[in-house]
Amino acid sequence: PVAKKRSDYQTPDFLISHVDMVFHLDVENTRVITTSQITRNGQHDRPLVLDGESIKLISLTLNEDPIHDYTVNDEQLSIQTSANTFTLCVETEINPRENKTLEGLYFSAGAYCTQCEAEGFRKITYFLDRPDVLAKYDVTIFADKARYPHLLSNGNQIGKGQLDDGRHWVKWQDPFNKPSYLFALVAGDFDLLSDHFITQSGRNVVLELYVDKGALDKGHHAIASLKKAMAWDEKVFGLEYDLDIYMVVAVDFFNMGAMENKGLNVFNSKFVLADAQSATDDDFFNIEAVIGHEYFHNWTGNRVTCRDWFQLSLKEGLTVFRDQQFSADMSSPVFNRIKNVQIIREHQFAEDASAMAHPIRPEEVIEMNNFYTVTVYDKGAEVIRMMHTLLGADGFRKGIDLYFERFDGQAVTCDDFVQAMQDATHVDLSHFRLWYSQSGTPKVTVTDTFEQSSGRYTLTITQSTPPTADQAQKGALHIPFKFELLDQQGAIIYDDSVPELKAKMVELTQAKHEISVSGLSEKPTPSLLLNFSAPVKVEYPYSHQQLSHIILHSSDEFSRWDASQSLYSRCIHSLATTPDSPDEELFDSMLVAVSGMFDLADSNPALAAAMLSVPSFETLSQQVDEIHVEALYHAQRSIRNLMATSLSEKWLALYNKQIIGSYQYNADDVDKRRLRNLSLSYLVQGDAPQASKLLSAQFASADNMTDSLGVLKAAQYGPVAQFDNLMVQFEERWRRDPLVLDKWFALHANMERSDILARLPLLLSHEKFSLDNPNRVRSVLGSFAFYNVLGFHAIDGSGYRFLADYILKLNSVNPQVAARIITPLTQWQKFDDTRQELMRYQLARIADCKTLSKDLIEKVSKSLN
Ligand code: HT7
Ligand code: ZN
Repeated sequence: PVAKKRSDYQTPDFLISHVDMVFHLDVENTRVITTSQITRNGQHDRPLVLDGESIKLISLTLNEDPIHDYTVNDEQLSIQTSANTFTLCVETEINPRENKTLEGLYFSAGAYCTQCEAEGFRKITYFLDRPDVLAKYDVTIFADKARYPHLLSNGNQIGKGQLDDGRHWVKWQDPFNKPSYLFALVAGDFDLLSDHFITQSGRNVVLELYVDKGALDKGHHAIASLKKAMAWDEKVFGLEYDLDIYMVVAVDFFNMGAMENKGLNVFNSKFVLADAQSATDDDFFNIEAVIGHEYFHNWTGNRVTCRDWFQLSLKEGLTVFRDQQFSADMSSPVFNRIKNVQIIREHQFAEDASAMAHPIRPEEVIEMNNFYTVTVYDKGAEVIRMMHTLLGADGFRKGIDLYFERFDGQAVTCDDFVQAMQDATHVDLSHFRLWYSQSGTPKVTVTDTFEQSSGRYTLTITQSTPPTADQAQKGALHIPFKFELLDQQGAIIYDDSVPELKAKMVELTQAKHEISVSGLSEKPTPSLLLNFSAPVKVEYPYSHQQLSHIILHSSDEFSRWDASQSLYSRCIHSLATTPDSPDEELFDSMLVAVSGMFDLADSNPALAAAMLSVPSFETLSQQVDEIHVEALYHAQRSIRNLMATSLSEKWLALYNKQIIGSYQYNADDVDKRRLRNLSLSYLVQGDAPQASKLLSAQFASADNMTDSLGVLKAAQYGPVAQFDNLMVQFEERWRRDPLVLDKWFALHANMERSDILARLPLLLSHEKFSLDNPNRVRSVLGSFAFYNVLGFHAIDGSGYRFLADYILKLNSVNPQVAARIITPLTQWQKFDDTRQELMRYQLARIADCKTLSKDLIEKVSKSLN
């Protein structure tokens, strides 16, 4: 397959103003009749070339005359015509049951569903399947009424009827222009939860949530979240919903989290269904966040969309930023910020270090589905956040207002967005644009000097970005670098004559910057990259005392947490490199700092819980040049162990202090449960005398999934027999609830045990496991490959081989999911030579497959280069 390049963009040769679609649904032979009003775009005589894949062409007419002058292959239909304006009617046939890729129109769990982003519409009909072709759609759906009482599509319902043969039909009209990737159709037998929302201008919007039969009680949180998101977008961005109805359908078979189709969102049921017994606090949080994300796309994505897929971050980076702001406003800002940053440090930095490195606006793509990445989404959101920082909240809002004023109803580029931000605020963002084209993780190195005699303190800040697999040369970026200086009492040093100090920010634009402050009586402690003001790595030679000082005194809660993580990281890396001569002094100062963190538990429980957690293996891996798997893993365990045993009384007191009534999802109770379950895991790990009893008691009395799962997670650190026993009980109770069973699958797949590779096949042969269902695949294979450090990286290569075997199986079933879970195998660059060779060997084995999908070819070939 050949790569498409961003620089090759050409405007479409033809435009489509209106589309009329008629679907005759049948599980094996669905007929689709698509009638499009088409106009030639500009003066040329090129043919009309339509995209189409895995569909059967039945008939083709132009202005009602059969077309003879056409050619068709596996990917395109080319029609030679001299007409400038015409009606094209295409009839196709598809087999939804056979479609396991979950792209285009598919049939699963008794319902029809579509997924068209990015390029799935071409699996339904021949079309100009590109985001800059915007049209109005009328859609009529025919299907058996008994089996499919609900027939849904985008926009408003404008007609319905009944046929004599038991079938019925419904007609939908979407008044907004949209690209084909936002088209949706759903047909099935669902339970329906209805509600409404009155917009700021007083319009009544009907809200409809469609769920599996019997699951209605689990839909209330999603509906409540939707109403919060609608109100929030009006308040913060002045954006109101535009149709009279907003529908959300929850389905069990889905490749990603959810899809923002105009007026008809389709969701993975994991991000809709929740009640206290079956969903954790994290599930409740994620539902609110994903419901928000898809809703916010109505403006950032649907009303203004992407000109081409290279611009994906235009809608995704911006919408992730918006959902992050929403979540922060709904719960704890610092906890949210920490979560955002953990994603960047654990996954985005790893992507930059791998063969898949790319800028937030990629330059070259073979399979678009491979670019729904942490870089495009989460680093993209960080880039938007930096603009927010540079322009201020008011300036940012002015920029957003201008963006919609200029581009509503259009398909535009990232440059158009930045230009609107610049024009609205008169802040020069020309240098800033480099963030869109440059890949990689910038490193900001800070050193300082202090002259006792003059009291002059100088910070020297340099930036550089190491070369990445896709790009050798890097330039200096425009980085908003927030910082503050703390004196020895912990007070912030203010000096109005130093503008950077006043602004608490220096805008780095060159390779090197210097900032000086005079008249200080002692050397201050710099607290750097406050609130993670840019997606960079920072290096400064902190002493342990300075880190403890920041933990106690920084005015920025995020930085207090960050300093705690630096202190743990330092202990872990020190132990990993010199396990035989542990740095007792370092560990003691860490334990003193940790001891102090317990005092925060009452006043700021969210921050306390985050500070008392040590960095993940993935975060630690990004702090070293070479990953020594066993050494790093065991050092992390040992430091946790040290915290567990040295502070066991504090953990027990913290556990006992969290008094919570019957389950409610609210910020206070969430924090308490988090602290309690964290304490429990330390108590088990430290082998506290009460640990086993606490596990059993909490498991027996838990009225909610957070506490039940908290027990199972903690029990992983204790005796295997107790863990196994609890897992058996859990499976017995939950085997009929697939979303809960996924948690059980994931726990098994993550277990640290020497026979893990013998146990995984048992999981895969479990009666509830199916390779056809992405949630099941992610919970077993994804959890194992991404998070079972010792199992996946087993030195005999068995973990890698196991994953490769299943990727080869998934290749023909669902290439999109296969290409996602191969990621850990492609990130071999930082491992030791033996592991590198073993990982590459499996990649080569996959590459040898004669029928490999484009998705896998792109990732495997890049990783083997
Ligand atoms: N815009 C959507 C991206 C997407 C997707 C969703 C579901 C299944 C397959 C998909 N491919 C691309 C999701 C979002 O960012 O909101
Ligand atoms: Zn999105």
